[in-house]
Amino acid sequence: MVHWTAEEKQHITSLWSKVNVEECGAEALARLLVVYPWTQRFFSSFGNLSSPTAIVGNPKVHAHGKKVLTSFGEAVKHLDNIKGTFAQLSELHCDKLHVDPENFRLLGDTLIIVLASHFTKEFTPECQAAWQKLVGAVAHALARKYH
Ligand code: HNI
Repeated sequence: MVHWTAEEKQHITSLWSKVNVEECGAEALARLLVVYPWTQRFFSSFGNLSSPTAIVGNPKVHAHGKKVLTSFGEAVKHLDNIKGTFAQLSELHCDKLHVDPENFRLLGDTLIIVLASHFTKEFTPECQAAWQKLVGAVAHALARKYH
């Protein structure tokens, strides 16, 4: 189990309370698809992903980004049981969606960049370190049921 200090929990929950899940979720997923274009292969049903403009303006990317970041919020609510929280989603991403777990790390990176760009003042090195640990823990939990 990941251990959190009181300060780390504080950094995570206080930043999260200010996050606009719809906006940041859409941005993080769009960035993933733009910066790491091979991730587009999982979203062939999403329609036009042919350029950064198309990706950013794609309503399915927007909706799915919101869905993913909303789900990520369950980790913030259950910091002491991230593995349990994502057990089913890990099975889904492995068995049904066949998403390479390396992509969870890439999405974590784009999320950090989006948060840093939205919260320049709050995103201190300590806050960033706590978030880096969180995205790592979520990626690890989502990869756990892979076989
Ligand atoms: Ni992910 C569906 C959560 C990362 C590809 N994903 C979901 C759903 C949730 C979710 C919730 C909806 C499940 C359902 O319908 O029951 N995904 C998460 C979380 C992360 C994540 C919390 C990481 C923080 N997913 C990724 C990554 C990829 C990915 C990095 C690929 C690059 N996910 C998918 C695909 C689907 C999906 C593909 C199905 C989409 C659809 O609707 O067709």
